[in-house]
Amino acid sequence: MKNKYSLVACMILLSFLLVCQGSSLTKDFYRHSCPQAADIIKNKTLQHVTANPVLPAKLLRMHFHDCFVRGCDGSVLLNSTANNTAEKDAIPNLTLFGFDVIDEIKDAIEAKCPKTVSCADILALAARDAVSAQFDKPMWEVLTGRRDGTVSKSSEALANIPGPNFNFTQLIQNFASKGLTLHDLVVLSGAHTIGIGHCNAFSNRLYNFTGKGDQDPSLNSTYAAFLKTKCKSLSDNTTRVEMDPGSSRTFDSDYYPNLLQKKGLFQSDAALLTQDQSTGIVEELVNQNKFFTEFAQSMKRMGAVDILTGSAGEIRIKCSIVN
Ligand code: HEM
Ligand SMILES: *[C@@H]1O[C@H](CO)[C@@H](O)[C@H](O)[C@H]1NC(C)=O
Ligand SMILES: *[C@@H]1O[C@H](CO)[C@@H](O)[C@H](O)[C@H]1NC(C)=O
Ligand SMILES: *[C@@H]1O[C@H](CO)[C@@H](O)[C@H](O)[C@H]1NC(C)=O
Ligand SMILES: *[C@@H]1O[C@H](CO)[C@@H](O)[C@H](O)[C@H]1NC(C)=O
Ligand SMILES: *[C@@H]1O[C@H](CO)[C@@H](O)[C@H](O)[C@H]1NC(C)=O
Ligand SMILES: *[C@@H]1O[C@H](CO)[C@@H](O)[C@H](O)[C@H]1NC(C)=O
Ligand SMILES: *[C@@H]1O[C@H](CO)[C@@H](O)[C@H](O)[C@H]1NC(C)=O
Ligand SMILES: CC(=O)N[C@H]1CO[C@H](CO)[C@@H](O)[C@@H]1O
Repeated sequence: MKNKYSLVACMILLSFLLVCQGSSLTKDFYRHSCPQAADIIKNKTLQHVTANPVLPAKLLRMHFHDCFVRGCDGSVLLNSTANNTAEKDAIPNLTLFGFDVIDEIKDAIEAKCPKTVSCADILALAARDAVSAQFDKPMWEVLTGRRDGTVSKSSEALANIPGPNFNFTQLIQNFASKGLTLHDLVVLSGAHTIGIGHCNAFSNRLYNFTGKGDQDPSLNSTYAAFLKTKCKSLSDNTTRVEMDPGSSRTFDSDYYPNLLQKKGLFQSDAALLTQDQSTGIVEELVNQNKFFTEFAQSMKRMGAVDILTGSAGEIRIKCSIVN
């Protein structure tokens, strides 16, 4: 009898602990306060994706950059001001794109539910809906209830966004600093199944890997020859190359078999094969069902990095400026 009661007490205590420790994001946070929010975001996102099929890659990367700098707090969406250079104007952010789409969704939502839905949640949902446009179902669950930050600094983007030349150790450290694991790193790198890279993010691998005018030996030489026909010199910073050749607009698990053929575009991609444990994960994720399942879980974790909730931060009225 005594045991039974302490078991129940334990279970109650345990569930409190879980609630306290877990992120305070919830399923459908705006269910009562703005029931139309999810539909407005989905409709507008799908309209834009139809007009511009490269948008899913843009929004997915933007959400990643948001989460890695001050947490998923919409800080990536803020404009620079007279006395502050914002994240979006930092060098790694130079090629971000799609801010106007988020601003337009926000305007539509403000018209229905003023000061209710955060820009950080809009970005998280729009990125999911954009990537999911090619499927009949949402590819991952997005919990909501994030609040918007009021600070955005280009220096913090430079310090927190991993670079294309990062080695394995640097990648692991960067992800660990966001509470993400080796497994998350390998899974989320699979996002490079969609989108493009600019030549200058990898051309050192083609033309001057160790400073001796050489090529990166870990890059497939057939693929390197192809890339050289696209990126003609080290200084080319305008040409774009598909990261997943032939299916860069299709969200699939192709990233992994490509990687195993030594066709990862960046050193940071190739770095995943420099260690046994991560190579093992790469091999598992060739299986598309496995990749989709794991990606959904890792995106949920990425979407909860250092979030502001409760009364922290604010609900921005316009995503590009603080209230
Ligand atoms: C692991 C460390 C990562 C590094 C070093 C990295 C680096 C890069 C670089 C250099 C580009 C090319 C940008 C350009 O030249 O325009 C890129 C593109 C992209 N990245 Fe990553 N990335 C990483 C992780 C991620 C994660 C976690 C996601 C999302 C979950 C992501 C999503 C994307 C997408 C979708 C693109 C294509 C963007 C476009 O088409 O404009 N990346 N990444
Ligand atoms: C979203 O689109 C669907 C179908 O196109 C439409 O029925 C619905 O009213 C739209 N919802 C909102 C909130 O715009
Ligand atoms: C933020 O910057 C963009 C691009 O320069 C501009 O179109 C937008 O109007 C700005 N936002 C505000 C609220 O001024
Ligand atoms: C930055 O400029 C704004 C006005 O554009 C001003 O209100 C604010 O006090 C300034 N902040 C600093 C730290 O100078
Ligand atoms: C990774 O890069 C860092 C910084 O450049 C360097 O100190 C470290 O030795 C490198 N690690 C490996 C395993 O190459
Ligand atoms: C290759 O790298 C070396 C060492 O950093 C540098 O001296 C050389 O100028 C580079 N070559 C080119 C073509 O940029
Ligand atoms: C590209 O390189 C040119 C010449 O070096 C430079 O003027 C320009 O600012 C660079 N553009 C970007 C987007 O980095
Ligand atoms: C390099 O790519 C070619 C085809 O593009 C492929 O047949 C070959 O196996 C790849 N090499 C390695 C080392 O994986
Ligand atoms: C186009 C643009 O915004 N470029 C900026 C990129 O970031 C650097 C460094 O912060 C700025 O000097 C550029 O103006």
